[in-house]
Amino acid sequence: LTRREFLRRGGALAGMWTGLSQLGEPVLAFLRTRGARWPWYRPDEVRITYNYCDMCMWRCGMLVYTVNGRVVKVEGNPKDPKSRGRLCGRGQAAVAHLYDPDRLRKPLIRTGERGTWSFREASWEEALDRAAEALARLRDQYGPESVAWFAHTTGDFWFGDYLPLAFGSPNVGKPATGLCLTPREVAAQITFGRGIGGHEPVDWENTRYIVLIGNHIGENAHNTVMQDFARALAQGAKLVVVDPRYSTAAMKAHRWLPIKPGTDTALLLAWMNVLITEGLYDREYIEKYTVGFERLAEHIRPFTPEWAAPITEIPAEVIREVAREMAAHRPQVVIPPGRHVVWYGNDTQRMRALFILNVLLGNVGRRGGLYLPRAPALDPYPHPPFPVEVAAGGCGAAAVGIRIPDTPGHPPRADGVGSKFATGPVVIQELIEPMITGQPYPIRGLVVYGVNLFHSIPNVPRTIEALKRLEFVLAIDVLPQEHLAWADIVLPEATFLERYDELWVASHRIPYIALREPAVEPLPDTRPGWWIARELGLRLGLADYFQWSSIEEYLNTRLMSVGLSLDRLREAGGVFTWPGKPYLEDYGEGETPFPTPSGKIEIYSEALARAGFDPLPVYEPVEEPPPGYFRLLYGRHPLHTFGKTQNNPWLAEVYPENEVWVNDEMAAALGLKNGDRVLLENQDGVRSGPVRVRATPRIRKDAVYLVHGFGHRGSRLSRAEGRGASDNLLITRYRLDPISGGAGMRVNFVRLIREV
Ligand code: MGD
Ligand code: MGD
Ligand code: SF4
Repeated sequence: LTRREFLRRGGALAGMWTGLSQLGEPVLAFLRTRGARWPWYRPDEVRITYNYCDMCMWRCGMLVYTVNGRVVKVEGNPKDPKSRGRLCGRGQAAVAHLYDPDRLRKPLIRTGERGTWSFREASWEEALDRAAEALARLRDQYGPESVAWFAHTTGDFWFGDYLPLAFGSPNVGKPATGLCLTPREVAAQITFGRGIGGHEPVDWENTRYIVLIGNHIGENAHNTVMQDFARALAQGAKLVVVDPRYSTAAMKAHRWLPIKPGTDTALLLAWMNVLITEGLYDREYIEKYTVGFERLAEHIRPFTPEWAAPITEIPAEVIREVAREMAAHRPQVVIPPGRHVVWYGNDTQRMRALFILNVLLGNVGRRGGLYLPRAPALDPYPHPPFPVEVAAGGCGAAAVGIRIPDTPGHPPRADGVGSKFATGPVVIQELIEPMITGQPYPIRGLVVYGVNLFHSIPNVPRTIEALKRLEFVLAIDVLPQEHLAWADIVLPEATFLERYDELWVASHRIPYIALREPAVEPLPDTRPGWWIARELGLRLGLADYFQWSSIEEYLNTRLMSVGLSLDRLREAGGVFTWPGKPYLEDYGEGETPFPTPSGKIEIYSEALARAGFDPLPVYEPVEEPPPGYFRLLYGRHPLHTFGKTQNNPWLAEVYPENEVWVNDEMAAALGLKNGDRVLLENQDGVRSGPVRVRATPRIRKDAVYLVHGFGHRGSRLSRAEGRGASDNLLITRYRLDPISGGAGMRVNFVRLIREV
């Protein structure tokens, strides 16, 4: 081939390519119809199916490419508001999740001691019969509330919302409540009369000034948040990061404020003080949309920057300057609410302070601030009323209404028993206690669906004690995580790429629904969650709740209530959107977006005052680390989700184990250097497995930091077992937020012991 000939042919090919790419959209549309064939790619078949990602709780819309009955690739669905055609690294690794050789493949029935992995394989028929028999016995003997249901992952509808309610138990726990966002949702309900919901409603595209409190975007790798955050910075938005650690986000900030852990409420109060005393707040907005400002102005007077400086260890001048910068950018300034907000046990009040600061800047319902999300209204599949009214909410689930005693319309708990905290929704960690103490009444059975009991719930020794006492434990999972060893029956679920599921009904700027459909047949001998729930339901005498003849009929009936069908949803690209009402101007005269008792934003909360709580946020000091100990902080790695991805063959290759971040000067004082292996021992003498030291100036001297989810010990996970240290193992204590029931987990301290 001569050079001339090569260029000529290259030019022709390029011309052909341009022609083909002009065909792009119609060709893609053709391929996206199920069963389309590449004529030149005989005999394989490229199928594209629709899904929403379950590699974390963000639920990015996904296109799944299958060739010859095997998933070969996933990519972001361009029509989906949460992925916009992109997936993060974890989403891409969904293929490796599906084909993880360690996956559970057979129902298992326990043959020996709990905790010893003594099981025999069983048929589905036998396993389901036995599970239903055990659940029915507990229901008949002690009442349906004697069975607790723990559920998570994006498939948790069947075991966290539907079956437990049909069964009649109000004791449903999702880790995404008490161990994640309950204080934020409760604070938002009190202040705005509405929850924040699964998608933090930050109007990134219009914002000009961002203040991140904790909230480590970039390590916390929610796909569209990272896209939006990067675009906002590229458009010139200023960034302040408040974090004891020089996080990935802090690297992009024009100011990093290395706050003393646990003192954020003092900083928020001081910022409010500057805005109010210097008259920099949005007076017009406050008058029109809020109640209680005068009381706040009075309350805030002593909380000057000079008061906050020694508490937070941030200079008073810096506090004042940041407040003035915020005010100069209002209303296009935002302090995003964060997500994992259970920090120190006073978290509802910290979140109230954060919301009120946003309100003073007049940004709620305004461009560049916090927009007002909405969800589409689909009818449920018709069923008789449930014997109990409500299950606990969760990431993305409907927010549980505020239920402070005394509040008009406060519905009693279904079991008639008061709870330890004011707002009533059941939080997962508080359901462990009655399994041991029998108070306020005993819980004797547990169904655990997609919850990593030993990695997500604090105080592992207490969880083990509870598991020893339970009369029956059923676990439904995809991987042999360590808690499965404690189950009586284990049921292997098909992964999200192999199953239909409940529709994803998203509360968002653009309300939308998304479809999950199977890309391939479930690996033998696994089954989808909806099928397992139905089979158990039928065996439990709950046939009235499972009247649908097939999952397609179930989904079509729900879709019909908004004039859609499965086929129409597929034709629309797996996602269907409606117009939202994100800004205040979208609400007409006499219509309020803030359904509080006053119909306005409640800066001063009468409901909190009536229930005996501070009606305006106050700062409470937190316990200091004892001498020789560091405060244990923890967070995310962009390529792992909680404790569930450490075994993923692709992700484990890139980041196989965590490290403990220690301030470099403190490490030197302890004679430690980068890469040394240490054990961490907490205040109660509990020790982690060995973990490498990361000596770095990027963290304060009083704290150490671990990426959450590592340190699997006692699992059957071949790649994850024994790698790194578990933050959760070291969290033997937590402080219960008295308002929301959230478990503040940053109240544990560790010392470093060199491994010998
Ligand atoms: P936080 O735990 O609140 O998490 O993500 P975020 O809501 O961002 O924040 C962790 C940060 O807080 C760390 O940088 C830590 O140094 C800092 N910090 C610790 N103590 C303090 C303090 O006292 N004050 C301040 N100002 N900062 C402090 C959690 C979020 O991540 C959640 S809830 C979920 S469900 C998702 N999970 C997840 C995941 O598993 N993997 C990845 N890659 N991304 C995820 N994104 C989401
Ligand atoms: P994961 O480790 O993701 O965390 O708590 P979890 O949701 O419990 O556990 C998911 C479980 O579901 C695993 O057992 C996994 O194998 C299984 N699974 C995965 N896919 C499927 C499936 O398709 N079907 C079924 N049936 N099972 C499946 C998360 C929770 O943890 C949250 S939201 C937060 S924000 C808190 N974070 C946190 C922390 O940062 N540190 C500590 N120490 N504790 C925490 N607890 C909370
Ligand atoms: Fe999946 Fe990543 Fe989206 Fe989470 S952020 S749903 S892991 S693609």
